[in-house]
Amino acid sequence: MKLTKVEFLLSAAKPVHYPAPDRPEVAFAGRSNVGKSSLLNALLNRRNIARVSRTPGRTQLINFFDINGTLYLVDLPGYGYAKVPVAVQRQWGPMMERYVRSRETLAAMVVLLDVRRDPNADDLQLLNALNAMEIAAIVVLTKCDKLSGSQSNTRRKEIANVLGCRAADLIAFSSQTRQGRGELWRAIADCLPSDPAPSEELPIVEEAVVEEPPSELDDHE
Ligand SMILES: Nc1nc2c(ncn2[C@@H]2O[C@H](COP(=O)(O)OP(=O)(O)O)[C@@H](O)[C@H]2O)c(=O)[nH]1
Ligand SMILES: [Mg+2]
Repeated sequence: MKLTKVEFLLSAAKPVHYPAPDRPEVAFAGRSNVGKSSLLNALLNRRNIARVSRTPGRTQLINFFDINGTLYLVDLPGYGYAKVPVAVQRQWGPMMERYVRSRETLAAMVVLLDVRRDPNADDLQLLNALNAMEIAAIVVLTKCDKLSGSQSNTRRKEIANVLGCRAADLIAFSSQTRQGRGELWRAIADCLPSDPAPSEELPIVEEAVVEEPPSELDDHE
């Protein structure tokens, strides 16, 4: 995807503050400190459009970014940061559910996992919830530069085993080397609704599909 415009739009605490759902959007979620802000900066070619935080898990706001005027990328609050008060941590699930349920335009959620760690209960709960709500999950393994290529491949298989998916379904990513950036953009683009074909063309497509099989009589002509 060619980036012609990348702008921070707004931070929202509740659905009434969200922008009108007038275009597809893709959200980003992961444990605090997993590298979400860094990934967004790498993805958007910006040094610090998504603030790389030294105090992870503080903000419980949802940040919307306007991409090319045609797509929203949505930065969800990180979860599972021990220093965040339990009462605030408990708000994450309901906040997520409110967000997902109010966004019919949500095309996919990018779920970030640290390549060096096994997915924990929070990660699995999120992936299960997306599955139950029939929202496409794009799983990205972050900080791959911290491992060698072969270590990273091994971890990829191990994490795929835990998730019950194929290793090839997991995108190996690094904000430092920008490994996986193109692959992630392609995965995002694949989840976006494509423009419907012009209606005039539909009858032609149908004709091609309902073509009759040759009858046996024809064979003996
Ligand atoms: N080596 C390496 N460090 C990373 C990478 N991504 C993030 N980090 C570091 O991990 C820490 C947390 O990153 P941040 O993007 O703030 O995570 P967030 O809390 O998920 O937004 C920071 O110290 C980053 O510099 C990466 O791809 N490679
Ligand atoms: Mg962050």
